[in-house]
Amino acid sequence: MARTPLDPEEIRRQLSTLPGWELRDGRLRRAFEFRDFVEAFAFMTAVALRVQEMDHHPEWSNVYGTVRIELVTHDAGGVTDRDVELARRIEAIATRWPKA
Ligand code: H2B
Repeated sequence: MARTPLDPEEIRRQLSTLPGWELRDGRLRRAFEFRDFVEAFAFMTAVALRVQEMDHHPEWSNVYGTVRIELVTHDAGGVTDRDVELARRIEAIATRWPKA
């Protein structure tokens, strides 16, 4: 079933329980800083396995210990409940990862 984008008020309500995440240019965004490239890449690998279960994928980039993540549902053209769920799963992984 096609997803519909959440309205900005609902997104802001969800973000109140997702510290560090922001809504910018119609996407959920957050950057994480790890100790080095290997920690960052290992984190990305853990996230990759989790997102594959959901069949929902982030747009992201990595420079040394920094991982920048953007979440949007391409099929819906905006942020949906799947992006919020993905942000929560990413947070759950990040909280148990060693940081810079
Ligand atoms: N990820 C994201 N972020 N948005 C999508 O619309 C999307 C996806 N669609 N992962 C999925 C895969 C779709 O292409 C497959 C066929 O379910």
